Amino acid sequence: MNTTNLAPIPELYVSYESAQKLRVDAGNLISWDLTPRQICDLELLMNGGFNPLKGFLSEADYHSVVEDMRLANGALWPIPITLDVNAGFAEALEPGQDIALRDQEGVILATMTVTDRWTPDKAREAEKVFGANDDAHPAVNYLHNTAGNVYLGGPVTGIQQPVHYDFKARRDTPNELRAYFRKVGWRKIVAFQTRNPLHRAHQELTFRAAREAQANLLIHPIVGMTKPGDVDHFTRVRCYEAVLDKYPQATTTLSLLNLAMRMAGPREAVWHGLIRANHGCTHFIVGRDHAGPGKNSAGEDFYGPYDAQDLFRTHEAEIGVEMVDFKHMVYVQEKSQYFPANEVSKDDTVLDISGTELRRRLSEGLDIPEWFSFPEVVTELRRTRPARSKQGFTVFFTGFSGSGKSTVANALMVKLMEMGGRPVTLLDGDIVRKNLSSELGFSKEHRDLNIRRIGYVASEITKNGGIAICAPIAPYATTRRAVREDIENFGAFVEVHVATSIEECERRDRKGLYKLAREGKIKEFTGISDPYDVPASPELRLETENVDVDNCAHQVLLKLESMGLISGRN
Ligand code: PPS
Repeated sequence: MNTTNLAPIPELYVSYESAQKLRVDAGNLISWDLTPRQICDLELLMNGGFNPLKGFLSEADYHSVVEDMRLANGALWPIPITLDVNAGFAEALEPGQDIALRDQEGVILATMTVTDRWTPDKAREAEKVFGANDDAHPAVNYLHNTAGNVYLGGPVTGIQQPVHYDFKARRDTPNELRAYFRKVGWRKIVAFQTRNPLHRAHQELTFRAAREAQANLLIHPIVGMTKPGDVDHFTRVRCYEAVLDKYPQATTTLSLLNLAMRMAGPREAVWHGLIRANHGCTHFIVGRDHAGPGKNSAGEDFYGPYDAQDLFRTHEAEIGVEMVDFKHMVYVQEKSQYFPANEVSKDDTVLDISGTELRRRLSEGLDIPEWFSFPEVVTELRRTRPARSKQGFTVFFTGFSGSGKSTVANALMVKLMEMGGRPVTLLDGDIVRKNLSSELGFSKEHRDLNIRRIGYVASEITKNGGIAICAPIAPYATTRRAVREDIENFGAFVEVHVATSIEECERRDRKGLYKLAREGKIKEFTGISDPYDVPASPELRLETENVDVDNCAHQVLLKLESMGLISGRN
């Protein structure tokens, strides 16, 4: 029997003694503070999860991966693992220089010898790797709006693993998992990748997969970074632990993978297979729409539902794990059992609850039937996501100076306070600039910083069950989207475009600022000498001309009610 999946694989860590010395020496190096995504990538580079990579990709490897899904030496590798930095940091480096890589608390995790430095063609990367240069794709959005503009490449020397305080006993490096499989005598292991809570359909699917492959089962969920808006990993892991008891003892194990997903569909499936091969698995489940990012900006799916299976099949031998492909699982009422969608007959009554429908039922506190999920899982989900009328949320007004944002925001605040139930905080543009952002001006960089601060405070308020009302100009769509993504992790984000025209704002000129802007005495004035991206699809657009404030605030209340955020029971 082939047992190469059980032998240790190479890691990038130095010995304990060398690490002590290297840590001291590295204190003198120029250092880069890793982003959350880079920390995930570094962990899997160092522990062998990304074997055969020896560091962040060189320029030659990067181009080859983008164009052909292969490293320059021909080895299959579908996703660019690059160290993106800002131009200022990159320019200060000499070729061949060592840098220290630090986590967000400043702990040195590794050093890297910078052999390559280049400015990537991000549009090309998006087209080739993600299939479209469309910001509706979360990884393309990240590429253009979060990632730095310069990439650094070079080998990494590992000093220590990133620190995790949560679920330590459930986290395993590839070699730890291999050692576990050796110890318990598992030879065939089928891995199940997931970024969602497990429901009965998943359990049935994984059961069947293990049976088909005559293998043991590794539930291998992602706890690094998943799609914005997903259920947080704390909740999910509690759900997985509850479901683990439903599997026959000693057939199944659970291990957490600190991967930063890219949602790259077919390429991502191949990547996931390679990573599972490194973790000692022999089989890998690829279901419908594996690692799918949702709809593109034209409202169509980025990838076909079985594209991932097709690409995986083409490369199966090289990946080194066998694919167990599955169709979508559905519940057949007459048989009280789950079946793959292609195995049900015409006369069967098929029941299914989509992800969207599940979220709706959770958010409205509606019934979730036993055939769909386990009571323990539903209880966990309800604990984290109470009905929408009990969650925190953010109302984010955006519009020109003098459009009426603050006035409507104030009226809304008072109406919400009158209703009671949740604390309300107003983060008005002027108030924030006085209290949080007094040192900032109106350059793009400063405006972005200002909005990110507002977003941060609003997300904390939302997380803790309060209502945040924000009323800055917030002229840039990408920054508003970033704030939305932060907040939607915890509750609803309601974007309200106060659509008063620039002509009307200038005519009103309440603060006399438009006059000064026209005279050139105020530079970079939004709508006059600085841009404003009109929101493409806000939750609500308010026309304020000839409409009184009370009515505007009332329109917002109606919107909140229609979204289930306020109810009579509040
Ligand atoms: S931003 O772009 O969102 O960071 O702006 P914001 O924090 O909302 O601040 C806008 C208020 O600052 C005053 N002001 C200016 N606005 C736009 N452009 C320039 N150059 C500028 N200089 C000062 C203006 O009074 C804005 O207040 P509001 O409440 O929007 O009228």
